[in-house]
Amino acid sequence: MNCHMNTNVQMGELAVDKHVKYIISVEKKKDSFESVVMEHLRLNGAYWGLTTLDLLGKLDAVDKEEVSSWIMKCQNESGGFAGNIGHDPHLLYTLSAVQVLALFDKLDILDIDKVTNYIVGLQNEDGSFSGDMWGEVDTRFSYIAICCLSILRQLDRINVDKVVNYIVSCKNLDGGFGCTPGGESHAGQIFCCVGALAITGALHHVDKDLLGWWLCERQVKSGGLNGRPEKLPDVCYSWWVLSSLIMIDRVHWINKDKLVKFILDSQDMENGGISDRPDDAVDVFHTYFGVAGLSLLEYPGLKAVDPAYALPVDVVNRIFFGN
Ligand code: GRG
Ligand code: ZN
Repeated sequence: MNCHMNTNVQMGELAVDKHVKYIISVEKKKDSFESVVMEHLRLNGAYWGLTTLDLLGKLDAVDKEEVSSWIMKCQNESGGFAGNIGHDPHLLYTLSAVQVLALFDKLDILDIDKVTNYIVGLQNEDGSFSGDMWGEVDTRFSYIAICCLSILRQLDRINVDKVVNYIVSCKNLDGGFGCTPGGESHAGQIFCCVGALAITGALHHVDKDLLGWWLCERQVKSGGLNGRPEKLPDVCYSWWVLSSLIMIDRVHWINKDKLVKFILDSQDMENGGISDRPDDAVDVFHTYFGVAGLSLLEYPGLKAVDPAYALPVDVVNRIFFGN
């Protein structure tokens, strides 16, 4: 019997076609439960879904013109983008808008000054960033500002040293980073801080051995990674933890094969999509985290993803080196 004749993908392999179908169906089913719950952050969901499609080599399955014109309708007069048409602008959605237009090679439809002014206007005196006009401060927003301005080639419009100093002030004795000074280390915030330091060429502020140790301790028996000590493993930390380990050159400190298995075990083999852990319900976020995690683990057949910009490497190369 030739097993290769069987088109049903076996558990233990990435179900590429099923995941592509799942993502496209989430984009289309605008009145499904998941879409209603996610209405306010649709632009975010679009970034996770479309980046996944690109990593799977299937970005051509979407209408780029239609999506781009919807994205531009999410822009507010302030220059920032909202999660959907008519909603309030926020840095979270502004990054998603810039990233999706970068995926589509359509950054030229942006009014770069307008978007830049919105971002620059959210920097505070101490170098930190607020997420929007209401002022919540978090190292997530430091990362977003740095990532966006770098993609738009506008980093010279802010005081980068001050951004770096603020991030360093959020570093803890365990080598990790929190959301504000004194905040507990969490893998998500560590990704943001390490990513921002990587983009600005300031990784010398990281104690790589100390942080690498904390990050590789996130791997639990099942092979999955958690985000903090004593917590459950979750496929999303295959992104937050692994990208950080790669940026500080310590990815060989975890067991790659066991993590690949944990991610593959979290797939819905029938309807596509990946969940936070085996047997849970799938969503588009964890589908991205699973596929991007596998890409970081060099799983065959996937495009390489850049650990700092969270975009395919070929897209990042096109931005900075023009194809
Ligand atoms: C472009 C990749 C990319 C990111 C944009 C929004 C953002 C910048 C980064 C978010 C970083 C972050 C804080 C991620 C963590 C998200 C998460 C799973 C939070 C859950 O925390 P808990 O405490 O869950 O509810 P645990 O796993 O600790 O039980
Ligand atoms: Zn998760």
